[in-house]
Amino acid sequence: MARLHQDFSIVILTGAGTSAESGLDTFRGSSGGGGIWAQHNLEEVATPEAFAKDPDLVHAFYNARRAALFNVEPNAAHQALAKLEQAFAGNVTLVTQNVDDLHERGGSKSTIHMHGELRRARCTACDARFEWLDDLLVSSVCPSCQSVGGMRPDVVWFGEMPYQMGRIYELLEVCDLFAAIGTSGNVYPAAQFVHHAASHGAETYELNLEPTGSSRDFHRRAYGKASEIVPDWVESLLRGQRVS
Ligand code: BV8
Repeated sequence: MARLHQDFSIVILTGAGTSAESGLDTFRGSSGGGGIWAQHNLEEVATPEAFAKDPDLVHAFYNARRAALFNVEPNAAHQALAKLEQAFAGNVTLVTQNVDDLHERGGSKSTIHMHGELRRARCTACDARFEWLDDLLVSSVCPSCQSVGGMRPDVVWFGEMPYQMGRIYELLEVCDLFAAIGTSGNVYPAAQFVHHAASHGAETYELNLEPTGSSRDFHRRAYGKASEIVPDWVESLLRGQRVS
């Protein structure tokens, strides 16, 4: 049923493919292989057990990725999503699995980082959180409780509960359109969002470089580079007076 813009609600989920053209590695590479998990064993760098076992290795993994943020820029996909957020008459919510800051630097104002953020740290002793732009070390001191050895990246590791799940499910249950951009649909619970949205009546749309294992779960699909297909998609939404 066609709806007027102002009554229309969109939830967008982005993944590593949205940042690929900015120069940040994806996790599972494109169909040619490669990717972060080809260079690092997920169990050795992205779980609480890994951090307990070898905090120096985990800090080095995240310090390298945090430092890389200073050498990359948002791409046209980030900028188009920010434009949609500002110019669309209805409600647009951006949920990202990414821990980079490219949506914010591309102009997005209220991004939900369900897997946390590279540029934030958390103290495991007092749970205080901070913006953190430098290397995190075992010797880092908590600015709040002054304890040493308990500072960790404020990212959600495997086996940990992603952030703001209650709010995300509420938004999925009332949205008219759910779009997944640049994600392989391999990581849960994000990979289930398309089913949750569709079961509550939303239309679902996958925008990705290539088909994924979840492509058949979407009503519609568009393939190509995010920096090309996302601006086209945003223009089609903003051009239309009614969104079907
Ligand atoms: C949890 C932060 C429970 C750290 C990340 C079923 C249900 C629930 C859980 C599970 C389940 N089955 C398994 C699990 C456990 C696990 C999981 O999903 N494992 C996987 C490996 C099977 N999930 C969890 O542990 C989650 N927690 O379930 O908690 C719980 C319950 C109660 C109490 C406590 C706990 C937590 C998962 C979060 C892990 N943290 N990131 C970090 O970044 O280091 S996940 C990591 O993967 C990143 O966030 C990343 O964004 C995310 C998903 O990857 P993608 O973004 O999709 O990236 P990928 O490389 O895979 O794909 C890129 C895509 O882009 C490709 O399709 C490619 O074609 C495309 N592309 C490439 N270039 C372009 C492009 N597209 C467009 N343009 C281009 N230029």
